Amino acid sequence: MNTASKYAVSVLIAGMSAATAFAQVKIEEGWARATVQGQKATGAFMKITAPQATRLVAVTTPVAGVAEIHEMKMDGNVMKMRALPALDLPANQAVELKPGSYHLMLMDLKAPLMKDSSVALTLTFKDAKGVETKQQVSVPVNTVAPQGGGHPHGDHKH
Ligand SMILES: [Cu+2]
Repeated sequence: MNTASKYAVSVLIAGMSAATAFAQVKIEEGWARATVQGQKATGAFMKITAPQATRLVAVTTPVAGVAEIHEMKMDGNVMKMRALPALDLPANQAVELKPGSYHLMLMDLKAPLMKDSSVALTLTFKDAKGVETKQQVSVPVNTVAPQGGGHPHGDHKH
């Protein structure tokens, strides 16, 4: 009897960890824009798809003193950038962080971001119940958005 109940417990735990792994937020096509010497800020971009509705509430990276979630929006005919306290991620809907729109702003950079290096980012998500999960991602540094992956305005090389 004792053995049987132990078995039941281990099955339950296995089931739970599988569910947790499945619930991971999908992060695709990530990249950060390369910087030149003396430049203190840059943007990081990616496509985020959450399996359940959640919110991106924070980002940290070892390469920058400050990292924020930003939005770029036209205000009249002036493009303005502002920090968002959180970015809503509806269930199964890709949210695109891209130049001229939502982005992660990396400020107080400790060193220039060299093309072809990579940047480690830790994203903090907070679900509807207030539970926070952290996810790490490493994104390549590039001067322009990487090609491929169905970009609508890629240059049309044949
Ligand atoms: Cu910004």
